[in-house]
Amino acid sequence: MSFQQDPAYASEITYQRLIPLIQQEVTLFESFTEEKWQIFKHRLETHFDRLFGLLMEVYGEQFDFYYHLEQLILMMANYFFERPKKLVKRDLKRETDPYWYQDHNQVGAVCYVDLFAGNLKGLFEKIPYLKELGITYLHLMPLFKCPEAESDGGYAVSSFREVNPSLGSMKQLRKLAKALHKEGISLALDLVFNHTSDEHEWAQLAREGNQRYENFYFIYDDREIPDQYERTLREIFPDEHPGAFTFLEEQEKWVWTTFHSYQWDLNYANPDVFNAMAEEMLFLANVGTDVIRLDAVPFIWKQMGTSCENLPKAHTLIQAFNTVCRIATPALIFKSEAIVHPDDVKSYVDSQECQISYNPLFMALLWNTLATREVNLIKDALIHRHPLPEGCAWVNYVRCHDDIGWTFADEDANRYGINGFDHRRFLNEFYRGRFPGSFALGLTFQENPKTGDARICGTCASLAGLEKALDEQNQTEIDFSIQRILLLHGLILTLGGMPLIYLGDELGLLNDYSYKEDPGKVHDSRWVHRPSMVALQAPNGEFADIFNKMKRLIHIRKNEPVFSGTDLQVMNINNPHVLSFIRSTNDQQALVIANFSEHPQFIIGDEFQSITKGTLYKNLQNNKEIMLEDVQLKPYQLLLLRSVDETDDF
Ligand code: OTU
Repeated sequence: MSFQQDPAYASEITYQRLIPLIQQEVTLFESFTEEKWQIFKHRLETHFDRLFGLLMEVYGEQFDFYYHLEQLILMMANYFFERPKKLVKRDLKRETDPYWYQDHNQVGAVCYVDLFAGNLKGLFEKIPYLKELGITYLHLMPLFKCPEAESDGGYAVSSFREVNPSLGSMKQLRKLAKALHKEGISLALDLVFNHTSDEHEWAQLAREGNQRYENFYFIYDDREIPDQYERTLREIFPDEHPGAFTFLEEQEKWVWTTFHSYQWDLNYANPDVFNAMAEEMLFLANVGTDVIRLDAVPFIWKQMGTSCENLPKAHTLIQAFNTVCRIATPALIFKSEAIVHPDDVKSYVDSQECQISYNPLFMALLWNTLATREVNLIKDALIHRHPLPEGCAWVNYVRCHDDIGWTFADEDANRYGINGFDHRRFLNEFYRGRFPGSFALGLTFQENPKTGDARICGTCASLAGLEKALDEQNQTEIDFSIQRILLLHGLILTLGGMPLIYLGDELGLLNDYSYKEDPGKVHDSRWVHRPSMVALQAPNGEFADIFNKMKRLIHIRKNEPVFSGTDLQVMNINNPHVLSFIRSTNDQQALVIANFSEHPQFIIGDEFQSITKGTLYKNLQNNKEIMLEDVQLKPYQLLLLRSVDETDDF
């Protein structure tokens, strides 16, 4: 029997051969204890076969497959033994409570360290603010060393092991992780694993002609191969450079750069790259990271003649990275960042791949529904596209640091007589404030005249109408915009999964146009929705109102176990402007009813009959008991009801 014919046999033999070797190595570690070895060995034994199979699928044909596998396991052992005691404890705890991210107690927030708090030191001082808001998960945008002039907001990483000196140090980051953990807040960081900056040591060595590191990237002497690839590639940042390759003047060579010219794509067909990135990941795990946001997942595997997006081997690689964590640092989970067709977005979500994922469809459809006042598409998406494999969860957000892309599926829109291309055009016009009657003030991002494609930028408040309403001093519109902000946030807080708030939106911060004066930012309109909060005074007026109501919504979620888990059932209410769904746990049921229109809506009691059968509900917003009869909804009202039980005290 040969290895090739029987992978299970190959895996078993390899495991048997590797174990004594690893054991011999780890006993030399200063941090060696028999107890630790037993933990590692047990996990390796449990997951080795899977890791072997996945890596075999990608690298099995290469002559140095076994060498790289051995190196990888040794490296994993090394990081496991170096893992701080508290984190090893955290691993054991999370192994027994793996679905913590589905809990109603969880509320996420995301920020840039400098824009939110100045630097890491400032962030320590902001912990009380996060606690006041009820945050339990904090995603810090890339805070690593990066090129000074332009760095794509930190997504061009020059070293995964160094914090950008203007923000602080690795030592501070470790301390911060500890401080956050102590306060019940998990830490999420990015692993920008599709590319490095052109200033990363690997890229610099490649530039100097070092063969090993040239093989880390896709570097070609002439246009022959780039031309062949480009025939089937989509342009991602067409404003910045056409196609996917950048010419290196000095070397007279072409390098693959899906995003900006200074972001070089890594070549995962090379097992050396997989091992190197796995090591950076474990390094970040040992800093105290709980969630790795895997940036730009669709792009990590390339194959000539395809779009080089969402290819099967991209999944295999992510699963292999995930298995590395299950063995060495099991507290760590993955969040997928794929802003693509909904089928593809979902394909990354699996307990063995990315346990959680951004929900770009729901995000885009929230804004779509505000613009059209029609719940058809969002309802359809919740019915057909919302369910995830067991143990997984959506990260539901209103907007993030990036643009809003209209990633609904054309085939879904078609079923409602909506033409995807035209509708996206309408949405772009609406959100840049050009469509008659639009309340929004936004900017476009990466408009592509060749395809007519564009995406939208703007803070939640500006897109929801607050900026325009304040400019025009229109009180009715000010009130409406506040209700829109709360409606969207109320929905992400009750939908199930992890809600994620872009810090600043809880205060209704408006667009910040000052980026236009900064030469490093002027070309990237996403900066308009990344306002600085550092010099912010305590909120007053409308802003205080938004803040207080937002806190109240968060409080409701955190108080109500019924918002745990991911169970969701869409109500079939006969009103085109009203979205309603039921969330349930074993013993409770919540009913969420949302009016997406500026006009009052009326729903006759019969509509609820099949579900509610005379159940008594508690209105979670005013703690009053209500019987579901005819319901009158105010403009943009979000009604949160929960079935009454014996613990309720009226
Ligand atoms: C991500 O976004 C980041 O969120 C961006 O801030 C970065 O610029 C980029 O990667 C490069 O690191 O195109 O408009 O399907 O859509 O990865 C944002 C995934 C993006 C891509 C997404 C990318």
